Amino acid sequence: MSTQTIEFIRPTKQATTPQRWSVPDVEALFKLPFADLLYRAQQTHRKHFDPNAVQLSTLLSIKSGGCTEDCGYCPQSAFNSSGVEDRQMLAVSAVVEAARAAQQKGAGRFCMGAAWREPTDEDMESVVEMVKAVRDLGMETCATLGMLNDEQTEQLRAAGLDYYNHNLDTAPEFYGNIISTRDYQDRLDTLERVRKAGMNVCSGGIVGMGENLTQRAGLIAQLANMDPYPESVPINNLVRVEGTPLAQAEELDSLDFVRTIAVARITMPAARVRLSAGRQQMSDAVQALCFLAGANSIFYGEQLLTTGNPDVEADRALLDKLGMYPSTDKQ
Ligand code: SAM
Ligand code: DTB
Ligand code: SF4
Repeated sequence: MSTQTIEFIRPTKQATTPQRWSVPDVEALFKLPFADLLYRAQQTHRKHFDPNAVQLSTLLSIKSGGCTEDCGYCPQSAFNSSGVEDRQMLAVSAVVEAARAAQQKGAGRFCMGAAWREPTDEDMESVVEMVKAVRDLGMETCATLGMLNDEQTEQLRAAGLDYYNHNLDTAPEFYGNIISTRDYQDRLDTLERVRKAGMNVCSGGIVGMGENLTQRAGLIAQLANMDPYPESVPINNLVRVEGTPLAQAEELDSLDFVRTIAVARITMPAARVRLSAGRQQMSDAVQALCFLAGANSIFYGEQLLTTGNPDVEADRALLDKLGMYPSTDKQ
């Protein structure tokens, strides 16, 4: 482990962006002594947020399985044999019902996910109705539907969608090891469309897929160098699902996961950093360290898309134990 102290690590300045992070800059953060890294993350966090408030997002899979993409981590890819059934899109009424239930349990944001490479025009008609109806409940809305063209992006914006989730997932140079049916530029193009249309960007990635430290730093640098960086940054710990090519991936050391959260916080100071997939496999102590490292959002509810998440009672008990509470702001 490096003995470098925090004073030596500063982002490289570039003319076009207020703050630009090189991959070595980010890697150096990862290599800080743990206490120095968390101290710096805490300082950054406290400058921008109430450190005891956590934003609660509930996920719903509105269309599961049978996806034509070959993402190596994903139980919903038709290339994988995880046993997830290929289901038709849910009815708008069922989605609104689920959103209402999530709201009653305390969720502020409702995220609708679909196992698509990209939606069809027919799909979009239903999604637009869902977004409007969930918004009418007074919840923030998020959708993750795969790649979008200009028209679809505009339809979502007009429906009032608050956030679009589209993850970069890993560093550009590691991407081809995980997915072959699309490339990194496809992801960047969709994110650019979402940004131009005026919606908030939710983009993050997955760690624990066998990437090395430079590649983990590469993912964070890509996100942090977006101009502006995403408003919402989900950091997923790979859920190793049987039947996917990554089922046997080596488990990431928990402290390396905490470090990833801290580095995301430092490099994207005003973003909501979401402690995302993988929480069911984490102890309360590791989750507490993630909050200390600057995570201030979680997925809330028993199910992610197809895999499990801690139940609501357990999350309430954890937040109580830590003296934390749901955030009331709209960010
Ligand atoms: N199909 C759309 C797409 O890929 O953008 C939206 C749904 S997709 C399931 C959303 C995100 O879930 C992926 O980008 C990935 O980051 C995350 N994800 C999928 N499987 C995962 C797993 N096994 N562990 C952790 N995150 C996962
Ligand atoms: C994100 O970054 N993580 C969520 C959400 N955005 C859509 C999805 C996690 C999926 C985990 C595997 C599953 O449940 O299928
Ligand atoms: Fe399809 Fe999204 Fe899963 Fe990739 S991550 S297989 S695009 S649902």
